[in-house]
Amino acid sequence: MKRILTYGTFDLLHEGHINIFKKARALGDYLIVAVSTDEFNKIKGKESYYPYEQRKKIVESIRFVDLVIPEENWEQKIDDIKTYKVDVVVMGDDWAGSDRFDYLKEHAELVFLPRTDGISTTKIKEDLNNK
Ligand code: C2G
Repeated sequence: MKRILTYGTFDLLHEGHINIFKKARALGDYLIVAVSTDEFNKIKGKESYYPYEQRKKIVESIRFVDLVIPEENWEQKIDDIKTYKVDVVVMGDDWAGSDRFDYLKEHAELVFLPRTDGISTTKIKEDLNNK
């Protein structure tokens, strides 16, 4: 049982998020998604449209996702890897080389997947505001 873990805010869910779930899940047998809490979003300098409980419910409903856990801080990743017996941590390649992830290679395989072009939560908000 190869267990995959990915992290994110996953607000205003879009194709880019679905692509990463689908590709991450295809790398193993079980996908855990750590969804950023509203409090952690503040630390990340992000404000989501949907509060955590709704983002959790939406991500849990996706067939590629087996478990959703809260992402509450930058420091929990090694514990997450140990607690959930994670083999591979997957992120979009905007995180490749980041010191937020590089140190994890001592604890799990790290895979960075190409981001989906042309879509982001920020773009959705901007496009809607410009209507
Ligand atoms: N993503 C993607 N393609 C896009 C948009 C996002 O592949 N067009 C990926 C990102 O690379 C990330 C995931 O989808 O791996 C979630 O993106 P966000 O919700 O923006 O999450 P982020 O703010 O990057 O949070 O501790 C890590 C952070 O919680 C990651």
